[in-house]
Amino acid sequence: MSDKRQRARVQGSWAKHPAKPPQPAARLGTSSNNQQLKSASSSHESNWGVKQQRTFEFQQPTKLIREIPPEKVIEQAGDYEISYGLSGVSRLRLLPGFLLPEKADWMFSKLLAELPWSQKTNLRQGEAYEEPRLTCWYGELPYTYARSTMAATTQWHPLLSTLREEVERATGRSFNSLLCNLYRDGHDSIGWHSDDEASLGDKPTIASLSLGDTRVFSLRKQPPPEENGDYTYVERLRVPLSHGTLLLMEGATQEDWQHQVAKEYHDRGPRINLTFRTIYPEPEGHRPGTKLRCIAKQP
Ligand SMILES: O=C(O)CCC(=O)C(=O)O
Repeated sequence: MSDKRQRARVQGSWAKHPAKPPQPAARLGTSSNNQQLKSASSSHESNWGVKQQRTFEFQQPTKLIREIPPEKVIEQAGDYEISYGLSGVSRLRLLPGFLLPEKADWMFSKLLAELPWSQKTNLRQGEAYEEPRLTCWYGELPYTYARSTMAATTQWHPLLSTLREEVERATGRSFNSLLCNLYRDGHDSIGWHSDDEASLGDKPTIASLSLGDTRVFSLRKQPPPEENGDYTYVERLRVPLSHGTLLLMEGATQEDWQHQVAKEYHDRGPRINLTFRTIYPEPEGHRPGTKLRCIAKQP
């Protein structure tokens, strides 16, 4: 448990007060908020048989008690405005059953067998690591994230072109690229991140189509700057993504939220996730894969 969370859970402590008579407790906040000073005595026999008086005093917590917001679940079809911030509204649209099960079944088998799946090696703090899933990329431009680049592939698999058209028709959006993810079993995953590379533009719309076994897509809100990157008290959402489900992420979702598909430690079959995106040429003078917020922060 983080130090901060532990401190927040501690509501006070029963402190030993050996010699002095009870002192009034320090007052915090408004009087209605304050706990009354309570004292209690107990007798205690020392090793030499002399009775000693012990006094206990309730000490006020030095921090306000904060609740961790309960995780919310999104399962029903619909449009969800998940937050409103300075950067605008963050929106999700969930369409379970976007593909009928039979169609989803044969698409899944074909894509599993026919796409050029491979394991990408990324860099984190100078260390190379293999992604815990397989991927492939379709788009006229290369895509760089986590310091590693996926080469442009202009020749789309015909099934993916068909799916792109169907997704565009249903969402009224257009997409020029596609990142395909294959989770071979429950041990494959993608860690917390936002799709906020500068090459995806400001407020990107991403359409994510899931095939195969259900996995939980989790979102957590970015904490405000004063939390210094601590996610303890942020809002969290859980969206189970089943066979044939389409999820659209729009508006400020990539700016104000992060998402992940965590590992699961019970049996999970393979799952394919297709994320349709629009990619633009990298802004001039910036390293490929630079996050938009890093560019925005530069003078
Ligand atoms: O597998 C998923 O549902 C999420 C994939 C994802 O987060 C990504 O490709 O950026």
